[in-house]
This record gives sequence, C-alpha cells and structure tokens, in this order.
Amino acid sequence: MLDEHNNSLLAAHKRAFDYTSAGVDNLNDILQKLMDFQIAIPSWALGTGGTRFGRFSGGGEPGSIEEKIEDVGLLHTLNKSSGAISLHIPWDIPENVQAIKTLTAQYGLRFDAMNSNTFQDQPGQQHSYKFGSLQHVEKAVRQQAIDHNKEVIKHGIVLGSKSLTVWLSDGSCFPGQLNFRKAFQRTLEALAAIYAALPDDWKMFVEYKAFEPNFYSMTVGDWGQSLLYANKLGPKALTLVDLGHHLPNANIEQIVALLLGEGKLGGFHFNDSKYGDDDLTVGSINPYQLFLIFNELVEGMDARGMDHANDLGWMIDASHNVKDPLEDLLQSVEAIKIAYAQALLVDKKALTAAQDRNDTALAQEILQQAYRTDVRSLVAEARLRAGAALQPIQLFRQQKVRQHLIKERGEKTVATGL
Ligand code: RM4
Ligand code: MN
Ligand code: MN
Repeated sequence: MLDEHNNSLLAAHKRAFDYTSAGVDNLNDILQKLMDFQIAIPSWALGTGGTRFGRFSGGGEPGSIEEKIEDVGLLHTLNKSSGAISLHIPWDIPENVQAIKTLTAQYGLRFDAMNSNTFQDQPGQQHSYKFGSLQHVEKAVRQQAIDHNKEVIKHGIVLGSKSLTVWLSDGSCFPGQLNFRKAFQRTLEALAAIYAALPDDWKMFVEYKAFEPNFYSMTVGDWGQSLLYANKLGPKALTLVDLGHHLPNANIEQIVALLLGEGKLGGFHFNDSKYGDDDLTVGSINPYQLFLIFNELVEGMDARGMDHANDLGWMIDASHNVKDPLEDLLQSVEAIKIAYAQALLVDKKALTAAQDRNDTALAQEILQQAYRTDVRSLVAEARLRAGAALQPIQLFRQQKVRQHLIKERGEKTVATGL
C-alpha cells in the first residue's frame, strides 16, 4: 500500500524536491538528520481529549496499552518519525511486560520517558492529592507520592525507559493558602527522595507549568523554579519545557537557549496555544515561534556538541478534542519536522557575522530566508528514504484506517487519559 501510494505521488514530489534541494548545500546531512529525528507519542494522546465541560469520544479509540502501542506503531509506519511511546502511570500499567516488549519491538518502537501522576486520586488510594502531592503539609501524603514515583521508575526499568518526567499540579488556588517557601522546601526534599531512586543512567525531567489546575500559584511554575530544583537535585535532574506551559508572549526561544547553555535542558513537550491552553496541534497557531525555538535548539546543541536526535527528550503533549487523534499526531510530527528542517537551513556563519556587526536587518533576513523556504518536500524526501509515506494523512484516509479501527474496537471505546 505504501509503495502504491508513494508511486502515485512520486513525479510531483520529485519536481518539488528538485526545486527546493537545488539551493541547499548540505542536503544529505540535513536529510539524514531529519530521518534520525524521532518524536515520542504520549500514550494519553491517542484517545479523544476532553475539557472540564465535556468529552466527545471518537470511535475506535485504543482500549488497552497494547492497542495504544499498535496506534503508535501505525503512526511510525506512516511517517517513520514516531519511533517511541511515552507511558503515563497509572493510566497504562504494563501487565504482560514480555508481550508488550515484543509488540513494541515488532513496530520498531522504544519506550520514552515514564510519566508519574500525582495530580489525580485513583480508586482505592489512601491519601488525597486535593491539596498537593510532593508539597503536601502531611508527610504521609508526600510519602505516598514519592512511593508512586519509585513505582513508575520500576515499571520503566523493566521496559527499558531511561527517564522519568515529574509534572506536579501542586500549588494553591488562593492567596494565603500556602506558605511558598515551605512548599518549595517540602517539594525539594520529596524530589530528592525520588532522585535517590533513579538508576545511574536515567534522567529526571522537572516539568513546569504557569497555571492550571492551581490558579494562584504553582510550586513548579516556571523555568526558574524548575532550574532551582534541578540544580539542587544534581546532574541527572534537568528542566523540561512544555510549550504550552508559559504565560502569553513568553520568549520561549530565549528560555531554551539559556537552559541549553547551562546544560540543564532535558526535554521538550510540543504543542501550541493561542490563549492559555497547552493542547493545540503543534505549529497550528504560531509556526514562526516554533521555528525560532528550533533555531535556538540547533544552535545550542551544536555549540555543546550534542546529538540532535538523542541527547534531549522529544515528545508531543497535546489533547485532541475535535480532531481524529491519529491525524492530529501526524500533523504535529510534520510541523515539528518542518520547523527543524528550516532551522537546519539557517546560514549560521552569516548570522553570526551579522550579529557581530550589529546588522539587525540582515540577521532578520537570514532567519526569515530559512523560515520562508518551503521545506515540505525535504521532509517528505526524508520520509521516502526511511521507507514511509510521502503523504501520511492522505494514505491514512485512503486506507480508511479510522473506519477499520472502529470496526475492530467499536464505536464507543474510551482510552484512558485525560
Ligand atoms: C500536564 C503536563 C504533563 C502531562 C499532563 C497530562 O499539563 O503537560 O506533561 O503529563 O498534562
Ligand atoms: Mn507536558
Ligand atoms: Mn500540559
């Protein structure tokens, strides 16, 4: 099916590719980088997301961890760029570990960061997280949250994951509710207890979020707070940037540049937002910002001699309320690859020279020259060379994949997640 699809589009693709690639010096290097670059899919993004007002389930959602792996396998077959899955515990507790590992290997997938969840109460749970988890005033609640994170690490070790992402909803909703200093201290001590359980070759990502579900203060609310924790915890602790977790107009590219410079950027959660959400499809609102972020990522990683594909964690973190989640994920991966390809096209030497001469207009020209290049055929060529589809969404629709999934799994399935 893939070959048939690709053959039918080949002539048009070649025309576009020849046109764009004619102006690119390091073409093969760029194509190789695009092929190597994999973006993990979170297990909670495969079902239809909801808001607090409602959830409108789509049909054929994966009902088990095995089916979630199958969905990511399908994405990876279509784009050869989604070669990893990130699990959220307890939404996806791996029960039959051996079978799950075999299934994942069969699709050429690996397990990305493990995610703990101390932002919801689970059935049968002894202590409630209503007033926080690692920051909680009661030791027993903090201990329960620490133990949960240790459990998550254990699941991850068996699966071959190498990192733990800790995102806390801890904070307060009203002034006076919380002693900030004490909450920080308690959280730091609890994080240290989790850090101590981390294997030597693991990383711990400390994710921050400006607001929600707490609306007055968040105990890990911005990159400064995250960096404080990460610096105090030790070399395995790093800051994780989720694009949607900033206040409006924050200069995320500058944050990224500084964290990279400090050697403290650990990973990325991709999404986009218009107002204050963290759920929209990557690149759907502000693709120029995404490009500027990638420009800093490439510059900063190259300055430190880092491997683009493997030295940071790359993941999508979005919630698909009105689109087919699989189509939305294909669009997200494509948007990331486009921004990455554009960043690779930036004439770094010329930009540095322009910066050193304070030639502001030229610096902008250089950036926008790259941004305004239509790199879609380069990304498609990388997919073609990797054995994937020239137009993943088109093939997904031609093959009526969603209809098949509905037939197989039913109209009324609901995936675990938000
Ligand atoms: C949070 C945060 C976390 C994700 C949860 C589901 O806003 O982005 O990374 O695990 O949502
Ligand atoms: Mn996130
Ligand atoms: Mn989020």
